[in-house]
Amino acid sequence: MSTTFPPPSIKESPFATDVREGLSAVPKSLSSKYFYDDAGSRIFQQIMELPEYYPTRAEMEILTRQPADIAAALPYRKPFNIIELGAGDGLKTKELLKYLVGQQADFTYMPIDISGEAMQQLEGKLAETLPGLKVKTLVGDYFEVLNNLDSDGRPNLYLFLGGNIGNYEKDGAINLLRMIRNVMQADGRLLTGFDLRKNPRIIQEAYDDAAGVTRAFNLNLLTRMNRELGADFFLDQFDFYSFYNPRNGEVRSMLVSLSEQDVYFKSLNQSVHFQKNELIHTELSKKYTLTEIDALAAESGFVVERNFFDSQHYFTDSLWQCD
Ligand code: AVI
Repeated sequence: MSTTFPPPSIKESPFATDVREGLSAVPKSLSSKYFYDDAGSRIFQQIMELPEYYPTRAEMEILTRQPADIAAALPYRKPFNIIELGAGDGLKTKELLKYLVGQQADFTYMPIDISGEAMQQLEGKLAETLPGLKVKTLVGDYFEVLNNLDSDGRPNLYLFLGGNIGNYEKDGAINLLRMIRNVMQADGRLLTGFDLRKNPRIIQEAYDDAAGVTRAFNLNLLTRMNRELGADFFLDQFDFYSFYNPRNGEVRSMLVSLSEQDVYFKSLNQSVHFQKNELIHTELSKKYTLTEIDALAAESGFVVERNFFDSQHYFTDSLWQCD
């Protein structure tokens, strides 16, 4: 009996398709969304604890110190929903939720994530730490979940925290924000985390830490392709490079091929050729000015109602309403 290798499902998976396209493009690129397999998610947890990586602490400070101001800025005197895109471990959001539960606010927390396992874990953790909280987890892709959501006629506060918006190219960011705008009623609100421009050295160091954790985060993409697509990347044949351009606020991260080499992907039955010093672009991490945030809001059908800052003005959670 003959079996086909690879099974068609691997070859046609979104990861395989994106890798095939990204590595045959000029310049080569891979989406940063593929950083987050189990190992990558663990490395990202380590990044968030690095002394150089300030965004998590800055946003945590906002949500820990200003939940009362954030709650007071919401127009809700009747039951509402909090819908969170990309809830992750929910650690930062918990501060806001804790405050609202303590105030006996009548709301349901609806975190959305593509990973059913992550949602189950979050639900379990919240049941333990905030037993009074009403939680309804939603598993799937943002677009599908938001378009099929039944909000029970209640107003919705959408959360998109962590500065994740900065990982989208401008068109992608506008598309995502417009998608939220399209499902939002007049009394809806959106709270988005933006990492702000600051001394360029602070940003540069946050994305090229001394312990090499961000480097491992990027190289893990190669390990993931080896494991999931049967590739034969040698990790010592690639370097990591990232730089911040203070003129446009963009941190760009990349992998650099240290030699001319061919990498074979068994599952794709295909080789990819690398020139010496050829790059694979892996991530954009955009830093914003307040003017850029206003413009992004306007381009996606919103107006900025209020910005909540940490004490160093490194980060803002920006509250938007429909224009
Ligand atoms: C998830 N995202 C907001 C992080 C960032 O800062 O762009 C991912 C990251 N990349 C390198 N360090 C952290």
